[in-house]
Amino acid sequence: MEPIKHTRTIYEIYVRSFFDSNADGIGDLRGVTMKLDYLQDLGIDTIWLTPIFESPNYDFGYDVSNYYQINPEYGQLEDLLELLKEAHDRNIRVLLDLVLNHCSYLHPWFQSALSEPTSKYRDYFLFQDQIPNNLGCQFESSAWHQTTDGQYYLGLFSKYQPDFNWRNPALRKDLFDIVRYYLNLGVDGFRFDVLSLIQKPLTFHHIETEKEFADFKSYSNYPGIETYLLEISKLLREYDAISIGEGSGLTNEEGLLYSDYLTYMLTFGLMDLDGSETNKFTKQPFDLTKVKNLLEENQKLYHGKSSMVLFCENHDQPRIASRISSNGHESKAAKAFATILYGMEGTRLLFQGQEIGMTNYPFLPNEIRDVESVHAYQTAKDKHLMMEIINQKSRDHGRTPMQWSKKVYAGFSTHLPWMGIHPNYPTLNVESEIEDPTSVFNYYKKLLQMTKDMKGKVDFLKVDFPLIGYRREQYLVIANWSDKPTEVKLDLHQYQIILNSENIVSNDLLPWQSLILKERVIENNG
Ligand code: TEU
Ligand code: CA
Repeated sequence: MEPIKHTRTIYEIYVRSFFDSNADGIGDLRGVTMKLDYLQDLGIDTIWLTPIFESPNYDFGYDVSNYYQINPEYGQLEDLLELLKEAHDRNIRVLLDLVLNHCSYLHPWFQSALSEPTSKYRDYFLFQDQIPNNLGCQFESSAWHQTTDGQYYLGLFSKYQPDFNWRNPALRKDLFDIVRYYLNLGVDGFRFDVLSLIQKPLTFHHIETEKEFADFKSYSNYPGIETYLLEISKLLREYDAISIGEGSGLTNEEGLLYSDYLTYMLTFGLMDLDGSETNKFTKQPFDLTKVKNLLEENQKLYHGKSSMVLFCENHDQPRIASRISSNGHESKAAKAFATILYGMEGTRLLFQGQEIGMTNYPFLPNEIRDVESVHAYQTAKDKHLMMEIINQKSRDHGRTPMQWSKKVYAGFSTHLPWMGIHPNYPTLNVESEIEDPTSVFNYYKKLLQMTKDMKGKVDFLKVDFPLIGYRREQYLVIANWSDKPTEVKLDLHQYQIILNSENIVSNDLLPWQSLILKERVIENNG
């Protein structure tokens, strides 16, 4: 689908950790509304709120027990309506995160399916008499979970998140009613959680794998999914709504096919370069030469297509600054990475805190909150090694509270927050960065502005790593992705400087220096 209403820069908000308006240590909807001016100033035009619906919080909202009720920790319907109004007044669009692949085990549909074998809701889920195959689940081991009457149901993520049976038209109608309800309230669209996983096979055969359990992504993009995608897209079109599909397990080529149905599709190649998606709790480097190649491939593949999203962080990922650098160069590295990423062709997506260069948190075992990491730690043989890996890869790194100021609790709340605040907050925070002209925040702000209207194909320069760069029409974007000065063999004097992460320019680029240059217009005096 074509990008609607000219979305250019989307900002993901992990509501629970963004801003706490009522001093209970938990971020909330009013907290988001209170920070809209900040977001407008940053230069974004769309926000995506992580799930705000009633939930027992096993997976912090990605397990919904009532889609028509706002989680009271985040506020009430009036707070959502107020947020919509205030956002729209500032020309900011609001996307809600809908989890339609599964619900919480506490959802009344699942409770009815469990307690009454004849319930019509039994067929809303995937029950089997025996464990049919070796499918694994994300947070535990087998994806098949036993009920008290001896049957098994499918839960790709955990036993507390039973998967829906999308083949059942009554279920689809109920889910589409939810979509319609929020569109009628004035929401501008949705991010659909694990949309690529909604279709399941009719019979669950053994899956070939070398591991004990097959990856849950084995069912990504399963045949027949197109029917449902088409139904979703028809509904969205009625409202001109924006949609972001989460393409778990999709290759970039597959992701491209989804653009027939959705505005944007997220694929995870970049995240998986250090095994974040498929080999999570293993130690692997984030190899920037591979990143360079992947970005180049993606740009070729998606040239002229509108569904490409440029992103490097979300609420499931560690912080990019820590991912690429660890020796005090984090802020510089954050700027250099962003320069290359956001100057390319595609719609930009940022995750809260990325714009101030937030970094990974040095967790102790009792500070981890995310079920995925908790399970990994509990089942690890070598706990010490596992903590090292968690400190590199845990989803919790993206979920520590936003650092607003050097006040107590980083200005996020006046009450002890639900999860630890990064100890670097006294210097790394929004308030200090706004005042510092050399901050990551001020660089991001300029970067988003300068690259906003760049057009045309991205032509990568034939330069050796650690240099990376490209031309785009009259622009030249170049960065040194390393801790060492690196010589660039280009005549930089031909260009006018549009953006520079340092205050000098020479052919020896400083560590992590990044530049956006523009060809000089030759004056014609004749
Ligand atoms: O994540 C889906 C997904 O593909 C995850 O496996 C992701 O790769 C993993 O979290 C990385 O460790 C979505 C949500 O973004 C996530 O927060 C939810 O837990 C999950 O769906 C289940 O709803
Ligand atoms: Ca609160």
